[in-house]
Amino acid sequence: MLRIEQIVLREIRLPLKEPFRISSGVVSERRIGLLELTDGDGVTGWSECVAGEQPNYSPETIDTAWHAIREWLAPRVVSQSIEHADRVFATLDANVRGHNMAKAAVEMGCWDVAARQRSVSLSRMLGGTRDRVATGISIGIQSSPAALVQRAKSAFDQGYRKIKMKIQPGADVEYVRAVRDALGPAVHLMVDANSAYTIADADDLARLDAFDLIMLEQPLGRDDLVRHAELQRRLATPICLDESITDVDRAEDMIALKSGRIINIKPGRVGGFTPSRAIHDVCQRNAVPVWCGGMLESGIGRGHNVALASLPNFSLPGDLSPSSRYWARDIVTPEWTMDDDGMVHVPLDRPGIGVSVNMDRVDDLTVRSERLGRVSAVAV
Ligand code: OSB
Ligand code: MG
Repeated sequence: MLRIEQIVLREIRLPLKEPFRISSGVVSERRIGLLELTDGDGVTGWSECVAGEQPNYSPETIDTAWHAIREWLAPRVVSQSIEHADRVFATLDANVRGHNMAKAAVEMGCWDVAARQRSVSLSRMLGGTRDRVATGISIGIQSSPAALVQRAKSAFDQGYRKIKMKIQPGADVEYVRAVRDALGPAVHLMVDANSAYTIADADDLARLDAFDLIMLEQPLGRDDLVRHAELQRRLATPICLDESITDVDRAEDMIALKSGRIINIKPGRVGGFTPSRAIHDVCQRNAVPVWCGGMLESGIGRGHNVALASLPNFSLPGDLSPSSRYWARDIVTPEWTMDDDGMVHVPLDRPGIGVSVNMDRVDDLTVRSERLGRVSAVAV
């Protein structure tokens, strides 16, 4: 039985080591929503809201998520008895449309509490089967092919098992060609357009087929499964959908319509672990590989992603880079690291997400906070 008595909502500001540019915008400093959830026995779990500052990836932002959590979502969980963490998504989703990142933050925090109540790792709680997960890097749009080659080479030398390059019209074919020529045929390369193209660009996108990419992520609009299917018929490169897959129905639609052959699962985008597992299972039954995407998470969200990526059908390297790729200093101990084989270790011997939150650092970085639930239940 899960009964959360209090949620403390915080916003921290965490500067990225370098700006991250995608086709729809650039971010230099992350505004991250953190949730600290406590049950009646004082067991505390953590989660992170991955919504951005601007609505350029999804309609949600940190500010809409804050509102949704405070007004509509937290009240459905705080001081309510819920049978199991796998029921939280349904509780949050009933008659609340959208706001998946806000739902996910609450839902994933409940899973962390539930795992800690049982003293098991979040990975095992979710049904994970791996003790290490393969790591990829996502490289933002660079100013020139030469600059991208330099980044990609350095990533390859560090051991990343997949190199993803952000593209947009004007920064695509020649950039990818330069990297393929510099790194050779064996390196796993892929590109992500974040919806920067239209079906009218199909011939241009087909030129990417020459570079043996493992996939082309989200070339077209997020609601556009029909045109993705047409594009996939015209490409040899597998299409992977990210923004388009907002729930399990959308995953089934992708498979039925042949709009893509791979899915990037981001638990924040789909409302949490329960929908993530449902999408994972549908894909597994249909022999569609999945991998765990990233949203430039702090060490808290990374812990959730690593646990999810330990499930069996996460057969491709995720966007799960070590802490040092993003931050001068992370907010968790130990920080997330990658071994020489490009693997992140799943902390199976520690409860929940498996890292502890550096409270002094979080307090220093906090710009606003709000306590939801019974003030008297637990001291903070
Ligand atoms: O499309 O996968 C994306 C970051 C912000 C918004 C969208 C995306 C990304 C990434 C980052 O690619 C991956 C990471 O967290 O390392
Ligand atoms: Mg993407």
